[in-house]
Amino acid sequence: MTATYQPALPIWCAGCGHFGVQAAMNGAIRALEIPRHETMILAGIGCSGTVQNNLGTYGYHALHGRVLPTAAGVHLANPDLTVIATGGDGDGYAIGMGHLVHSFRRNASFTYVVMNNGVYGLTKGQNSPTFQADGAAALDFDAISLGLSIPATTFLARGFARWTDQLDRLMLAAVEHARAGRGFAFIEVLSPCVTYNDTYPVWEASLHDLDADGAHDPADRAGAFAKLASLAATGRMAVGQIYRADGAQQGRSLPRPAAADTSPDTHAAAYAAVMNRYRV
Ligand SMILES: Cc1ncc(C[n+]2csc(CCOP(=O)(O)OP(=O)(O)O)c2C)c(N)n1
Ligand code: SF4
Repeated sequence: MTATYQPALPIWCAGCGHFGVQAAMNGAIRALEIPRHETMILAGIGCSGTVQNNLGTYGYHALHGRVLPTAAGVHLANPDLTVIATGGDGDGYAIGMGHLVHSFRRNASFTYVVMNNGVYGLTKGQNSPTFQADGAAALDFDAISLGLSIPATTFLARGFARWTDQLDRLMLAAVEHARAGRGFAFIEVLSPCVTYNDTYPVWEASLHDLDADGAHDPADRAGAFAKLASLAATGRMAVGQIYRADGAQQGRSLPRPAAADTSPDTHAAAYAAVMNRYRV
């Protein structure tokens, strides 16, 4: 990173939920005093994906839907980096869905932040897998319930872009979890698109804050699953620390690869040969 690098200004519409997500990510990096040059933010394609330009860290704009395998590769190549993958619900829950399932299953120690706005913002408002045609709040597809159904998961949380105090706490906890090698930290942020699908009012009215619910135990996977199902049945959505396994179930600590295995010098010739096969 050069001394002259300047983070970009966000390009989002005024009121976009992604501003809240960016603030929480920035706050977590700052609070944990993680040097920017030891942080890598990777993003899928979407309005959400431009966040990797804005925080003064290393950044990578992955192919649409492919941010998770790319982030896993970065984490494997250099486990000392703080790796934060981000993207929209279009990126993560449509074209990228297979990678989400296997990232839950593999439980490698990096953070994944999905900015869910129920729409494809960047391409001007097509329906995403979490679009609700009837204007109802509860999501037809719930990524947290999916995560709960996969026994390897260790960190599942949901925040709301407008509830900034809670979002800041959840983001900090997620990044800490992954940095401590405890596994894949998944945080979905309800991050409304004010231009194409303004869900601020309907979502806010439907939220149930599990952090303020004395009956909720985030270590109880089955209890969390039942709670989400019962809330969904009444058109409501949970936010907060939904599930967290800090003890027995740890993230996979894969051996650090030899430097030669990840060096571009070692692979340049083989890579060029592959690319040359596609020459016309
Ligand atoms: C392989 C591929 N297919 C489709 C697209 C077009 N495309 C770009 S962004 C996007 C979806 C963006 O929506 P989302 O991921 O929810 O992010 P948002 O813009 O809402 O933040 C699509 C379909 C693409 N860039 N690449
Ligand atoms: S189009 Fe929607 S998602 Fe994209 S910047 Fe504007 S409000 Fe945000």
